[in-house]
Amino acid sequence: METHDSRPRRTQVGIIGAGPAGLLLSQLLHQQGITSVVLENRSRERVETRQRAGLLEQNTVDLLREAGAAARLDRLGLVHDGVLLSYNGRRHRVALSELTSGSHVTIYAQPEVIKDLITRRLETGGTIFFEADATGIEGLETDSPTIHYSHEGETHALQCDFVAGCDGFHGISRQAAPAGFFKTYDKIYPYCWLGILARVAPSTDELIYAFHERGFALHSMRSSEISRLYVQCDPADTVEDWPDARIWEELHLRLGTANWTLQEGPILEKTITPMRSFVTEPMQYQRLFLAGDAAHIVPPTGGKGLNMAAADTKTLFDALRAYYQDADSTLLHNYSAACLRRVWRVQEFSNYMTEMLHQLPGKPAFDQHLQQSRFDLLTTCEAASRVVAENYVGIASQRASEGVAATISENLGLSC
Ligand code: RFL
Ligand code: PHB
Repeated sequence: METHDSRPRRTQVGIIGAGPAGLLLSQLLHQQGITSVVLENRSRERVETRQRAGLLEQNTVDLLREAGAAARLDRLGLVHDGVLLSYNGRRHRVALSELTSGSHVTIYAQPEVIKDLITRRLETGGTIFFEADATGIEGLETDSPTIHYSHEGETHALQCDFVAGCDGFHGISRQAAPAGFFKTYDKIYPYCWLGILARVAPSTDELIYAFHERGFALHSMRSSEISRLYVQCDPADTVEDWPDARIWEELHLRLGTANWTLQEGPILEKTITPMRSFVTEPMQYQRLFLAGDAAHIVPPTGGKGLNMAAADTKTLFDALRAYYQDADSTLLHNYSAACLRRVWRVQEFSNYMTEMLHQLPGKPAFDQHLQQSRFDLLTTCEAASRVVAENYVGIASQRASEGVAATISENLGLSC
């Protein structure tokens, strides 16, 4: 039963999900005088503590600055000019800044990004309902769709001009289109990542991505006191299969190289993450726009998921601003095409990194040699290193969406 209370019944953009995509969109819209309401089915505490991404592209950092949510990031983020790739103990540095005319990446944890965005959104008068579960979307074919949601034991309806489906891979938005409207493409990898947070200073200044015959490992970090590390594990594994001693033993073996020691410390958290690639096409149905993990997933090997969510958000924000401020719907119509070329570029890069660096049990010997040869090319050919560097810092994917923007403008006879 619908109730009468003080909750807003209407807003311009109804946003489902308070992840990076939903929160960033809400704040950017607010700064242009466009109203939104964010519905999030988890508690504030839960969304602020979920351990996930750590690597931010410059585009993402710039967008967080534009949203006024980067003061802590600018103070605490760790700027990295290079990244280390290791193959059975042989290390190669990809000099990101040198190869990309000065670009770099920043290490700053996703929970911190979320805290900063929520703080900023609330201090600027934003409306976020936590523990508000969106249950369905109606009227997407009309100019006033409705999001139904439950909150504090009651059901409510929120009318809006547009719905932004920022509700992640398990959200409900994709299901609001007629069956078969969205085409999905996916690939599930036959391995997972076991991720740990450990209270110990990072043993490296730059991230180390390692292929080892025992499996992949990654040494990342959160601060000068906290390390973030991952090991490839079997999809059937549970965290109980991985006592602390086993994790450290594998990390020593997989990341090890001459004259270098991995420092151990107390493990604060362990989680297992499946590895999947997934794309939805198109990313729009009528007045519903999908952004971030709701539309696509990448395996985390390229550090791209949050960055893609931010890039979609920017594209959607520009389109909504043009609609409200200039009465121009061109960018809204082109939203999906503008995102998808970038999305497929990032999919290809994430798949490339994943397949180059993971051990596939039972892989034919021929394919193992190809995998090693791929790594050899990187270490011997500057052009190959540059391609990796441009993709890693995000220039390549930006170029892909700009390519689409140019094509669309040409087709419409618009100047860029
Ligand atoms: P999110 O963050 O999943 O947020 C979606 C939100 O929607 C809510 N929700 C609902 N709310 C209301 N009603 C419903 N019916 C709802 N259904 C769902 C959910 O509770 C949630 O709060 O999606 P968003 O905003 O698209 O952001 C995507 C990123 O979170 C994700 O891509 C990254 O975490 C991926 N990722 C990485 N990305 C990077 O850019 N760099 C990295 O270094 C990186 N490392 C990683 C990662 C993801 C990982 N895991 C755990 C999957 C490392 C790992 C291990
Ligand atoms: C992380 O710090 O959690 C991280 C960094 C790089 C990746 C994935 C995860 O590619």
